[in-house]
Amino acid sequence: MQPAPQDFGRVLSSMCTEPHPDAREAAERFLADNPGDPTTYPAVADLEREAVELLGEITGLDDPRGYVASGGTEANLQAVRAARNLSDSPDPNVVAPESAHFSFQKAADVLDVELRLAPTDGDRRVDVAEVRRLADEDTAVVVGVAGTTEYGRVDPIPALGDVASDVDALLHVDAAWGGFVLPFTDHEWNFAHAPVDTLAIDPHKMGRAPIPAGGFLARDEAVLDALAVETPYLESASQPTLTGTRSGAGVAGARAAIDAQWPEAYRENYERGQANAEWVADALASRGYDVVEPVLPLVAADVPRGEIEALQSAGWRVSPTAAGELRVVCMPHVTREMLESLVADLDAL
Ligand code: 0PR
Repeated sequence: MQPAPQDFGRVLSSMCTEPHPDAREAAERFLADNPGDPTTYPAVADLEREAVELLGEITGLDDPRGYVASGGTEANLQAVRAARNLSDSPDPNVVAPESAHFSFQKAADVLDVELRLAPTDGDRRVDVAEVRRLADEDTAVVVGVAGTTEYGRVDPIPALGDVASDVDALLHVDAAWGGFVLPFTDHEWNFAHAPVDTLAIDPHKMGRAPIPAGGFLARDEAVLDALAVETPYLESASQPTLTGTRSGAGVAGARAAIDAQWPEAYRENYERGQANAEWVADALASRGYDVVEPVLPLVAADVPRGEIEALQSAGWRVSPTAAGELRVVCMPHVTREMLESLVADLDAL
């Protein structure tokens, strides 16, 4: 029997989802193309330019630089790498919220920079006063998260921009998950709202592109230059990406997903996801659980570990937060019926 891929019918804590049909088809067509060698594979290189252009539209940046990365981990690592390479400190550091994704720990380790984590406030957004206290003349980059992994919070990006410019550091925004829903909210999160230098936005999360499709964007060419190495035996002269050979499927899938959905279908995804998140938040609150209210389509609730384990045994793919809460990410595949069935299972426990 053929092994079957995961069915999404009970997947509630993942930040990936079912690809859009157009994206699936485009990915399959470009499986053998390598955007890492744009002169040999010019068609996929054109698609990548279009994808970056579209990502610029979504994030409020005309004439963006960047590329389709393998995911948010690579985009975050590249942001730290560019900042480190551009810094004149002998001992550069990164100041990030404690709510930042664990990819920053990998970046700090690989790049040998110090990672300083600032605590969050009562609403789980980074405390800007703490960021200011941690930042100094050796700070290469200040990080803000627009859509945190655990609670979907949006850090005060413009205020972080002020701190970054005061210490002459770059400002990086991790919108890997939030980037495809935030355009439909009034949060300040992107290049148009603050002096953001680099940004992560992943088509393979809320964008409904097939994996691997991350997005790394930069305001200035200097950032890409700081990442580029010479590639003498390829026809193209240099390469700013972290990986060499890359997925043509990722690039073509990302471009097709965005082309098919931006902006209207993404707006519908956001509205449906947000309504579902608010519905499940109310359902859990009315049953006496402490709920972290959703500011984006992501709910956490203080459901006892034993109940979470019972849901897992019933086939629900739910992973608790570090603090142990049940976490429901209202991705495009998550329907109201799924959530009703989850709540019914909780009631039956
Ligand atoms: N930045 C943020 C804000 C993220 O949430 C994530 C991943 C990353 C960066 C890193 O992105 P990549 O995993 O694409 O490199 N957030 C999810 C997490 O760690 C990733 C995930 C997705 C986990 C699907 C499980 C899953 O089934 O929880």
